[in-house]
Amino acid sequence: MTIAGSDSGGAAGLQSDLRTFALAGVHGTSAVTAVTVQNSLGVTGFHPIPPETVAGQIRAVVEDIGIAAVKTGMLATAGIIDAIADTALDLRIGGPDGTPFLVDPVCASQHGDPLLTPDALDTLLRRLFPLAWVVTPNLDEVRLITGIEVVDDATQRDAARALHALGPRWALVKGGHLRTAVTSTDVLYDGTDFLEFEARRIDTRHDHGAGDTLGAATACALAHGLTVPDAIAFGKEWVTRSLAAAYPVGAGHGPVNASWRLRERP
Ligand code: PXL
Repeated sequence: MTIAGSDSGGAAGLQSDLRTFALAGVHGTSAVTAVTVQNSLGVTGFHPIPPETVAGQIRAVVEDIGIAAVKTGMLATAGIIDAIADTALDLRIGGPDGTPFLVDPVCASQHGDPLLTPDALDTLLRRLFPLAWVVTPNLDEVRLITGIEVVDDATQRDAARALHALGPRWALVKGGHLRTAVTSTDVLYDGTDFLEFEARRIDTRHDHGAGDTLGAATACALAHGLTVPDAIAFGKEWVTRSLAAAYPVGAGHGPVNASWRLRERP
């Protein structure tokens, strides 16, 4: 299941998650949190869904279909986050013995348009991070959450430590936005060991939905019972190939493209 916002431009958010789920052979379900007004040039507004309707979608799916893993993306408001946390606790989503739970702390679009109200980040950290199996911020989100400016390997590890201290079992610091690096290296920390996931850097302006796609593919692997490190390795390969296959749509940033999977098997 993805708990996420709709992107009318079809690049990011739940449209992107459901594409990856289908291409990875997983039946995708969704709890919509917000409807964004968006194209390849940016997000001009969003309409949040009432918290009880978000919780109702999760409950309806669990009661009938069941869920093997959950991923969150854009959560929009503190009220929605509280409703998701209450529902997760009730339905045993996340936590050591619960359903695998990936929390992508989406704060803004790549153009800097807000996707979370300013007061909601604190609620997200306080209520969802302690339930998360893994959190997957990019470097902008890392700065907002920890105050750490990642510029090299040492600061990337400092950030992973600071994120892990907020309660998730694993913290992944995605290095894709570190433009000075020759590779794209993500650092995963479980409180003891650091693991690095390195991929070639794909130079494309068509990278909309990259973070969502990494998280969605990782969630598919978690749904199949892989460990968090193995699931991240799968997600990293998936998003790298999807960046290499990205295409232009509209005048701005085109979407990453997971349809390479129709021809190849990771
Ligand atoms: O990529 C993060 C993201 C998530 N969800 C929605 C988005 C975006 C970025 O634009 O629009 C709905």
